[in-house]
Amino acid sequence: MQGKITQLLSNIQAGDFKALARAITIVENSLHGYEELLLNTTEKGGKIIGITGPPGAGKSTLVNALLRQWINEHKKIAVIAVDPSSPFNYGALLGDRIRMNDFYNNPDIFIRSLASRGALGGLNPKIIEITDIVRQAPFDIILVETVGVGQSEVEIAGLADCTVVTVVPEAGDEVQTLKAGIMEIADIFVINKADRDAADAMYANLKIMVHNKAHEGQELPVIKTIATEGKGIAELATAIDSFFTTAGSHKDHKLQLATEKCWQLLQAERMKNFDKTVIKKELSEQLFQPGFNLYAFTKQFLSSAAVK
Ligand SMILES: Nc1nc2c(ncn2[C@@H]2O[C@H](COP(=O)(O)OP(=O)(O)OP(=O)(O)O)[C@@H](O)[C@H]2O)c(=O)[nH]1
Ligand SMILES: [Mg+2]
Repeated sequence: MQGKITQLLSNIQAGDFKALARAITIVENSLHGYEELLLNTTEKGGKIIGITGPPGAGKSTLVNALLRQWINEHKKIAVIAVDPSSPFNYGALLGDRIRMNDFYNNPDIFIRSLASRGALGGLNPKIIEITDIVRQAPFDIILVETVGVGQSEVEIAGLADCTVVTVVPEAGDEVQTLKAGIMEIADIFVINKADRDAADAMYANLKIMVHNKAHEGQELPVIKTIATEGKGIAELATAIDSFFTTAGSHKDHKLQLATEKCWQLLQAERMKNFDKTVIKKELSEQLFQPGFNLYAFTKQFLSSAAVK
């Protein structure tokens, strides 16, 4: 088994989409070799971009437009579309819904749909695992689209290296109420459907919010887009690029993400009583050691917790 898994991983690392699809299926269904696969993954650089926002905000249209932009730059991209309503195993049928059919046969684009709700509620922990499998492949960018309904916005922030929060002009009041939450998780704000009247007011509003929240003179970018017309997309792509050149390597951010992910994985083990500060403390001693593996860490954490 060990040999097969090693072979599968090296095929994934070489860019073999069939091997990647196979590995995702193994993880998705907890098939034989599932744990071994995860334990043999290696930490890769940050390049996961979460696109979140309310239903119908235009997230998929934005993803589509970004794909067009990046294809021209010869980038290799994976898209994981997380559907909030479907049972996990029907994920494969969601292709039509995400309207990315144009890209299904493109050798540089890998698309997979997943359902989001786990047995315990919250983002299905398998999404973390699958994202880490996808990370093993040589993609320049991994896009994860999730519908932001309450908690899931916060959850995506634990998964993505860069979180793009998409709002629409009509959502003015909603943004006011969600203020605290979305300000915490957003790395970039997008006001999509900027062809609508209220877009300028919304823009002004958000600019004030990000200005008040500016950190060391740095304000979060707010970008107006019309995804259906490809407008503002180049600007968004630039904002994403500069996010990774400036913030991508920050150890704090990485530690925060790994803590969040570990916590989600522990929850999946139906052991909800772990303290994040303890996880973070232990992680801070191990995360930056060569050869660190989050799944091995979690397993070790679980077994040491079990004997206590
Ligand atoms: N007017 C206008 N319509 C847009 C724009 N972007 C997307 N739409 C439309 O908004 C609708 C929803 O777009 P989607 O991309 O499916 O939105 P979504 O956020 O992915 O939706 P869910 O995944 O269902 O939450 C579609 O009819 C799009 O054509 C825009 O910039 N302007
Ligand atoms: Mg969508």
